[in-house]
Amino acid sequence: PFDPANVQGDILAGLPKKVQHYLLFQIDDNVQAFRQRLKLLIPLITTTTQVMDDRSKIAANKKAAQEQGKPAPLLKISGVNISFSHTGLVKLGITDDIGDSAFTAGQLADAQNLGDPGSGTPFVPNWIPAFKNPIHGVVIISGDSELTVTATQAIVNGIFNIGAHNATMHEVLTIKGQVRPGAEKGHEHFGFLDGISQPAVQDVDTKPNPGQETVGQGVILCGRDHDVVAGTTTPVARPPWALDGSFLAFRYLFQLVPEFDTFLKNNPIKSTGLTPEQGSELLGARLVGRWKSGAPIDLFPLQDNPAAGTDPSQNNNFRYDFPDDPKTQDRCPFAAHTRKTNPRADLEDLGFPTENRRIIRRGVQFGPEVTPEEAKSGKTKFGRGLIFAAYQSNIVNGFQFIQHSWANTVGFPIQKPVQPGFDPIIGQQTDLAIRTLSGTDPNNQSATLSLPAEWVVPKGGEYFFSPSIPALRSKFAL
Ligand code: N7H
Repeated sequence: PFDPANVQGDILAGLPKKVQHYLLFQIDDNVQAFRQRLKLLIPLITTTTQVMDDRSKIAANKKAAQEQGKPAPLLKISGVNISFSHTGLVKLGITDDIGDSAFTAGQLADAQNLGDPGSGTPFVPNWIPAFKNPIHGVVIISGDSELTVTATQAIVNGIFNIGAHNATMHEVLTIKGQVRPGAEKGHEHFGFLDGISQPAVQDVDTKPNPGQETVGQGVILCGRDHDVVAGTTTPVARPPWALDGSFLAFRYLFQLVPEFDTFLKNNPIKSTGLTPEQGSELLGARLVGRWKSGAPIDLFPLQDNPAAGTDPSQNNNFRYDFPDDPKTQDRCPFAAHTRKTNPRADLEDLGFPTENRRIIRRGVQFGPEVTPEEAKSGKTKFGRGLIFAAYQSNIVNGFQFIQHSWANTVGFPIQKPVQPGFDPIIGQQTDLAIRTLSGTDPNNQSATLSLPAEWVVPKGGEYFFSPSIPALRSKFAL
């Protein structure tokens, strides 16, 4: 039977966070010592059940403070999860075929297929050096503040003797993320509310919001119901220890925010009655598929509705299938980021289920807010962006397919004679040529808009496997 206490907490519940560190590591040569040390880490690993408890505590703390009309007192919350890459499994001597070819090859080998800019034969992406060498795994450490997370990371360092003469692993890189400040909380760096649309998982998220689709557990967890070969009902062959684990597609994505803003400013949608500011705002919303508030443009095509943006009973309740809007881009461009990455009725109404393409997105923002100087010059000076982290039972069906076959594929979704074009946020090609999409102007839908080669710049990534707690105990630790 399924027990959420067996599943690492980031997958199904999401580690609560204001700050999150991704400690990317290599296992040192004394593998037995590493496995012994891993045993000491297991009690620290936050399970789904623990995250649910933490979330209740946070909610109760907030409610009590509201009732007393005071700011909520600080609540020290910290979470730890661990995942391994294929090279990490090999280092540990775990050589079973886990049933995911993208994972087994690793993300560096996939970079060209993902469209990451780069060059040469063999192809080398324009990544930072840390990601061009093997990374064996990642420890995810999250918490309420930098102080809490740093303290927890020190405990992790101590467990593995990082930096000491008897170290069992070493740090390749720690990427530090944090939720944006003030009213931008929950918004990514381009300014849009994120983390709204996630699939509900069968028997876990038992009260889905209106419009939120429920997927079989096996879409996210290996070995569970609906962990099947694409387009069939045949279960994917996996070793027994893969049960209740999940694959983590990790990407280090920089965002060119001043450049994005300047483009919107210079290309407002011209419609009767719109000021240039409103026209720029509408263009941004049509590139993403939502207003910055989170309100979906399929429901609110002409004007933002901030209350609806944060209202879970409204903000996911759409399918791109309005009867008065049969397959046009009146409300939403076919290539808008949310429509490309989850086309809903565009595919389902044609008889193509999208269930096995769904992923659960975690991750967090990194880098500082845009400075006045950057805003003025329209040029990025300080690195910022999204630490993208998405879970699924099958990378080939999930992240890889969404990036390669949807976001980067100009003919998707098929809407002849219209060519939708690139996903304007994440669609990409290795040669950094200009990208185009159609349908951004609701009054002239066949017109195409040319975009800069990239606003989202991939600088690294890896595919990891996040084992169940029982698998960590019996297969990974000693
Ligand atoms: Fe996206 N953005 O700010 O524009 N994303 N995304 N994403 N994304 C979503 O609906 C963004 C990236 C998905 O179910 C929202 O929760 C940025 C990658 C999927 O309707 C916003 C980056 C991939 C969804 C953004 C980025 C995806 C989604 C709306 C990179 C996969 C759900 C909030 C820096 C390959 C769609 C929401 C649905 C939503 C943005 C990356 C996939 C605002 C800036 C790499 C599946």
